[in-house]
This record gives sequence, structure tokens and C-alpha cells, in this order.
Amino acid sequence: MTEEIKENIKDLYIGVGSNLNEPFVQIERAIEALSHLDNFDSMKISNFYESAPMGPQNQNNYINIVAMFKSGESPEVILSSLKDIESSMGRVKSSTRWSERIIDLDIIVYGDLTYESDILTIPHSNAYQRAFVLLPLIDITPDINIPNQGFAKDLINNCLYNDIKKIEKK
Ligand code: PH2
Ligand code: MG
Ligand code: MG
Repeated sequence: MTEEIKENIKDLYIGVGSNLNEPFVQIERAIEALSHLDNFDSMKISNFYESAPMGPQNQNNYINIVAMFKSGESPEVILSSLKDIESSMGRVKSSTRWSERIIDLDIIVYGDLTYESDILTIPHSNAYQRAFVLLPLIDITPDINIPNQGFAKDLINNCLYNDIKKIEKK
């Protein structure tokens, strides 16, 4: 690997959520698919969390995790890989904001990168409000700083969506 490439390697944190068709199964399938994007076998997975739906309340609770691995890809290439996994897993477009979904893969944090385009913002603009994003981030990296938002361990104290419980492993 050349020095130039090495310098661009950053920790990529992907938020994974599901509330349809056996969410645990869907999340395991998504982890398997994400592992094929991980060139360095560096993947770390947070605890699993169950939380009340943010948005319309006439849908199931969600299961959420965060997966972290090292990447040197551009934000647009990563986004396109995530969309491919979502569609291969049967995600269908809905016109309702925050409606139920079989799988959702979001770029949450990408090292110290800040990035803004018409289709993508990094870090994820609403990470700071969501315990189902912050707690899994903290599991992987306790002192994680979300660029422009702050330390996840501080943000967790007054975030909006905090009706959440950790799933205890059997
Ligand atoms: N994702 C949504 C809408 N609502 N609620 C919870 N608890 N967890 C999610 O991941 C979630 C949600 C759309 O991305
Ligand atoms: Mg989302
Ligand atoms: Mg999404």
C-alpha cells in the first residue's frame, strides 16, 4: 500500500437499523454484507439496542447497532455501496418520512471528515439527537468525538430520542 493511500484511511461508523421481518436476522445479514466492504478485516460491532420508533408511532420498535471498520473510499462510493446492500436486502422506497424499514444503513461518522452534498451529509446531521446512534458509537469508541456535534458521551445526556434498552446477550 502506498503512503498516499494509507493517509486516507479513516474509521467509518455505519448505523444499522431494522424494524421489519425479524430485525435481528436482517441486521446479521447486513453485517455479513458490510464485512465484504471491510478491506482490512477491522470490523467492530456495538451492542444491540431496542428502541421506540422515532417518527410515526404505528410501527414496530427498532433494533439498532453501529458497525465500524477502516475505509479509504470516497463518501459517494460508500453511500452507493450502502444503497446497493439496502436494495439487495429488499428495502423498498416509501414516501413517508421515518416509516418502517427492513434495513437502513447510514454513514454516521467517517474519521474527522466533514462532507456535504445534495445527497449526503457527514457526520449524520441528527446523530446528536439519537440515543440509538450515540450508545452504539460509545460502545465501540468511548471517547468518540462527532465532528461539529461534540463528544457522544456528553451528547447522550440530553438527546431527544432516548427511549432505548440494551439487549442482553443470552
Ligand atoms: N430510523 C428511522 C426512523 N425511526 N427509530 C428508531 N428507534 N431507530 C431507527 O433507526 C429509526 C427510527 C429512519 O431512519
Ligand atoms: Mg436512518
Ligand atoms: Mg438511511
